[in-house]
Amino acid sequence: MVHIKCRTGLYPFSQIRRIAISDDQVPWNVSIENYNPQDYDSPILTNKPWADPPIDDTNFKPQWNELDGRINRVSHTGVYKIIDGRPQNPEGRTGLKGRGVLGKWGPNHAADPIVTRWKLSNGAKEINPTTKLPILQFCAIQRQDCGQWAIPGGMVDPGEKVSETLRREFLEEAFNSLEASPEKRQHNEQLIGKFFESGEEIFRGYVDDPRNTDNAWMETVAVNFHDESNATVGKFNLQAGDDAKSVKWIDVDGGLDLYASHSDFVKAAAKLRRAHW
Ligand code: RP5
Ligand code: MG
Ligand code: MG
Repeated sequence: MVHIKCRTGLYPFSQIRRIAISDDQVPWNVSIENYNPQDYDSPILTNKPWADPPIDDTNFKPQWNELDGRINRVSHTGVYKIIDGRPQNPEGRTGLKGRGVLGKWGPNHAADPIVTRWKLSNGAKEINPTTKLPILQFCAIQRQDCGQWAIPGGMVDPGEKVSETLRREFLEEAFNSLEASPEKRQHNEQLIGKFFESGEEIFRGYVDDPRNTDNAWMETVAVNFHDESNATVGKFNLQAGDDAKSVKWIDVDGGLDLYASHSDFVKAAAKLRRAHW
């Protein structure tokens, strides 16, 4: 898959325009004369504890392609190249240099919980009349930053296990755990904790995220957690929180238009569950 969403128009939250890159200009081994896009590090990153220093900071000595202290600079895609002291996007050109709004140079690791249940009508699985397959629903959030619907994923904190990120982000974005009372929080944590013990990995790799640049990009581990009988997560009230402005169960269907490459991940979950797409 050639990345698409990270090479069009204005860079998110800025007036910075990417250089237009056609499909065949994406690979680094295709030469483009005078390819010299703008170099952009968002002012949002200044003095943020979660962000790397500027690339030319003499105290910044990252261990590329390695576990660098508690920061994971290993890419799921393999060994990435360092060109002129900067990591090079393994999927190719994006029409923008620098880090944009991403905290880390190189891979920025996230995790995406795809929480699913069956759509029921009168207590039975609803079947799509065309594909004759049952309709799956997934728990979607509307992102605060761009208004697009997405999987309630988030960044892996330094030293955090991916299994913990999946659970934490789901609780924060779909159960508003950051603002819940301690009792409610404990209750939700128990409920989700059990449910999140068994998931099936759907995808591990590069995400076509609109924030990607030539030197910084998103990667994820997407895992499907399925409530077969609407007995646990499927029956609870969802409440948006943190970087989500709404949350709801969305019918899984080929027409879905989700943030970044999330439609591909949801499609893979539908295939795994033998559901309609
Ligand atoms: C996407 O950005 C990932 O797939 C994940 O859903 C998300 C993580 O970033 P934030 O939600 O923390 O902005 O690339
Ligand atoms: Mg979050
Ligand atoms: Mg998020």
